[in-house]
Amino acid sequence: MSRYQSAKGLYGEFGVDADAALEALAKVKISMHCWQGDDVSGFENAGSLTGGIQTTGNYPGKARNPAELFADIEKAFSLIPGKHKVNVHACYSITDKKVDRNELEPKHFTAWIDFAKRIGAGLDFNPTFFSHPKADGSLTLSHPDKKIRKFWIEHGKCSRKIAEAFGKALGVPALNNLWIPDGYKDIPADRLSPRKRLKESLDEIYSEELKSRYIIDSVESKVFGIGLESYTVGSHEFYLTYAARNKVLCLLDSGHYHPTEVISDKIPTLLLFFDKLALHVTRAVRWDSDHVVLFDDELREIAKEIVRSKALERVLIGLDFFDASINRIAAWVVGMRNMQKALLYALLLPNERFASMQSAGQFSELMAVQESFKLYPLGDVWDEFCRRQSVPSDKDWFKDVQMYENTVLAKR
Ligand code: RNT
Ligand code: ZN
Repeated sequence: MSRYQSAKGLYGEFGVDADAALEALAKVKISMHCWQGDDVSGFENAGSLTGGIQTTGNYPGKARNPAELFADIEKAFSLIPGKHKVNVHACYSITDKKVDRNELEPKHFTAWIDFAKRIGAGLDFNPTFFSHPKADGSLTLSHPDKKIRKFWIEHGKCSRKIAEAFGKALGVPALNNLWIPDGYKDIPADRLSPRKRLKESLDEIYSEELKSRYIIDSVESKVFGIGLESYTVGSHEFYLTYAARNKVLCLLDSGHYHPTEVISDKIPTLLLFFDKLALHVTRAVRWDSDHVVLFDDELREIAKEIVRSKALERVLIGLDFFDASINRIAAWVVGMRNMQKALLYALLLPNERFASMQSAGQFSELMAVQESFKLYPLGDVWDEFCRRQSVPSDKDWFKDVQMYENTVLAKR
């Protein structure tokens, strides 16, 4: 009997169907963030990364242009089971001459659309409100200067058109996620006015109704940024309320809350009130450090909440980390595969049985059985998934990355 057959039998004893889990997992598209490939540099030659976020490390071989980034993304996807999406930022426009952010059009992303079509991926989009002269001081949509706000409102609007074009061209709706760095280093004298200005800017950006079969809008909150420690205009309460009252979704980034606050608990809550929910899965080490996603407790909790809420189609999962200290392709592959593994872990749990134990008050048995599932043969089912999806297993994929590093990255 194969290891998979034996694992299937063990899960089957609890009424869990491993084949059904693999089928469900194969349908899940995860949005892989292009910015891990070049440390959030983009193609505008904009200079250093600003907006209170930071990459650290200097691992050789980072992508320096569209051709290199496309090649690296393709390499990563060859080692990740299933078909997914690529998450693009506005600063990755591909233009002959300089086009400022408020003048971007879908045609400046044609190369991305062609690339996505060629590799069979979907696309998501993000306006870029950082690393730009007009985002100096990290104020954009809440800036006190009306002219600067106008520039960024225009950027917000044209980004929606680009996302809409992605959705139309690829037949999968594009998530257009808005995150701004706006905040203050020290205790503000006025907390209200910047939020009022942000609200008005958002109202303008979202004033045009676009079809949900092409574009889905979301807003991403944050608790603080580097150099912006005391106040963030776009706080969780701000965007949660904004999203609830307008036709946009919340995006929860797992690094954007207080250190012991977790997004897993927020998932079922938001699903009660919203049709859909978007995520940036990342790993915060002591702060919003954007480390590579590992197969850790919180990742499994996130996956469990999505699966138990039967919301694999309602939660738009994206990754968001940028580690420049290790091979960037390995970073993508580890993060993507871990997200999938966590979903598989959750799909292989007898979730309904657990829920009825909870409602019957059988907490001792619940604890015992849940603990026993931690050592169930998930790896054998995961290997079978990789085999069915024709990608290397965990013990084999890294060799491919090493070879790519020696033959391609080392020459950059
Ligand atoms: C920053 C946010 C945001 C960015 C990307 C590059 O803290 O998480 O999502 O990481 O847009
Ligand atoms: Zn994020």
